[in-house]
Amino acid sequence: MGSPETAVLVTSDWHYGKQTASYGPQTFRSRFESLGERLIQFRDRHLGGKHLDKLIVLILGDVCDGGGIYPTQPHHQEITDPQEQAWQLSGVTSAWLGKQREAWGEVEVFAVPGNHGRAGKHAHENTNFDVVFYRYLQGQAKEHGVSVNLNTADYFLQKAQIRGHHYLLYHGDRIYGTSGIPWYGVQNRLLRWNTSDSLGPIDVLCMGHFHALAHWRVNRVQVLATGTMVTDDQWALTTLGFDSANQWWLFGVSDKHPITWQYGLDLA
Ligand SMILES: [Mn+2]
Repeated sequence: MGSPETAVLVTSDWHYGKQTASYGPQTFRSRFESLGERLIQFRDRHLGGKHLDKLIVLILGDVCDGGGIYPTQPHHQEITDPQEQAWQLSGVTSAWLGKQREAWGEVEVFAVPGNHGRAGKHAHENTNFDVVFYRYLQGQAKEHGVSVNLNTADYFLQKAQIRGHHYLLYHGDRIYGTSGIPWYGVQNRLLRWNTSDSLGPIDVLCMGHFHALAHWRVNRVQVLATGTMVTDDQWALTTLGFDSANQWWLFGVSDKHPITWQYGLDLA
């Protein structure tokens, strides 16, 4: 056994409630359950030689598809009531976390909301159905021995410390691309935040929003952009020209390195 490591699963953009030709709430539930089983299989088959002390699950927003986000949204939803999306998800997710805790011994969640859960232009920024889901989940996951960490001072960003390294968790919706390419904007923002007193230092930015899978580094600073559960998703294709990436990052953290290895787990 090598030095101890922590495993981190980077989830985002569940869009629960949304419906496409090949995606809906039932599909989400079966894919999520399958992912949970394959996560444990992956650990046993490929990480068997490592001493993993726990699993950390990051939930980076757009978990609820929301309501009223764009005018024709109800035509693309099976569940149009965002409160119902949040409530159903809390039951599914707390049971899933309970199973993971049985397998890993210790499981912890860090969560930030996305842009799809917003309650409306004039509602308080914290009135976001992702936050409602996280609040429901906090109570239910506690019964399974899993804590859910939220930044209640400013829900939209959160810093997590794992083995002494600094992770900035952020959905990504207020970063704008150049010529439709988001990565320059992400890098520019990250380098500014890294040198700010409020958010620096940062070793790794973990984000979602763009429904794309990416990993790159600028000197010692790294970015992990994680994908979406949605398939046949027109958003990334028509807005950015990308097929949605249906993978979520799983990575390891050691005392020495903020990312020791990373693997894209298939979602569909
Ligand atoms: Mn999204």
